[in-house]
Amino acid sequence: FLKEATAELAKPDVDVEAVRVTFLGKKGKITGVLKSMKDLSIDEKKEVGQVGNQVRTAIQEKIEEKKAAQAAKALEEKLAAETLDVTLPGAAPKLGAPHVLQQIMDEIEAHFLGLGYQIIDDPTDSPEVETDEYNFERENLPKDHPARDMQDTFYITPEILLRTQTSPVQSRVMEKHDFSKGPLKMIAPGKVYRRDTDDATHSHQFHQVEGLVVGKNITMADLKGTLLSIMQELFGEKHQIRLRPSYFPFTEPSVEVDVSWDEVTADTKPEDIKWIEVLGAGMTHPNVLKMDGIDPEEYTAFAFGLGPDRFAMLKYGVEDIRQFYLNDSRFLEQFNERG
Ligand code: FA5
Repeated sequence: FLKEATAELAKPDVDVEAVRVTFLGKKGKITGVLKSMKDLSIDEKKEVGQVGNQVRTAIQEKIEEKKAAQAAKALEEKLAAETLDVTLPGAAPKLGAPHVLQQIMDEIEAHFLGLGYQIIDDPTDSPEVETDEYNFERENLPKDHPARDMQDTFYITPEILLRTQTSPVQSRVMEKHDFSKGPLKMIAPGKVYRRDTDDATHSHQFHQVEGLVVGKNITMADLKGTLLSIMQELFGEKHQIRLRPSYFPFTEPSVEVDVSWDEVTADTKPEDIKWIEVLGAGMTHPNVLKMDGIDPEEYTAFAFGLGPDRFAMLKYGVEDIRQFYLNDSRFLEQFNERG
């Protein structure tokens, strides 16, 4: 039996438990021999009992050995399967990235920070839910002013609305500014809302970056130089701008600003330049300064309102503004510098 069991246990994939049952189980071969002893003489019992027990112990040992060997082998196989090759290139996790409109706003902010402007984006100075007073009246747009129709408004109550422009931030900052500490130079980036019907170039919610400089002897030339610098930052060094007369109630004179679509060199003929309208601007109306407690005889100011959504359309050739708001990752990933 010992030989038989040893031979069984030597098989590589042997079921150790089955071997145990065959030889040592209740109905097993050794158990059978030991059970049958009752019919033997005392001497025979002694001998068979001794041998039987020795064989049983020997088989038990073999079984334990085999079990241990099998367990060790299984562990080894498991470890081999789980080996980690630290030299393999990793799978890069998918990272989020700033939205293309945020990227443009960040570029604009970085540029104006470099020119010494403060950035006003705290909701107390730049709230999206505004009062009629700041959004319109303080911008020289009294209640019955026809120019209110230029911006169709989402009213919450007759006095409270979703701001239609970032211009109200001007008044919120001007009325607090301490001019004994120097001129005011600020930009205010943020969201604005209008009851425009959404189409390829209009969204009911879009972005603006307001700019305002108030100081002594601020002139239209300062405005033009400032706007040229931001346009060249966004579109390239060789692009030119052009100011066209326009109308805003809060600036006088008011201008609309065009940027050249192509680079302009010394050889470019003026009639060949293709101009694209990008923003509104002007010299701040004396009424606006007065309402904010500033003497227009002592201080002058310029202001501008940029539309980053339209900039992004021009810069990247996006034909439909609604693309920016659909959150289709295939569209947005094109602007992700990390690819
Ligand atoms: C204004 O909102 C003035 N507050 C700008 C200003 C500020 C003028 C300071 C003078 C001094 P306007 O309504 O033109 O102006 O809007 C400014 C820019 O916002 C536009 O040039 C355009 O780029 C963008 N814009 C206007 N309406 C929409 C719209 N529905 N969807 C996307 N962009 C728009």
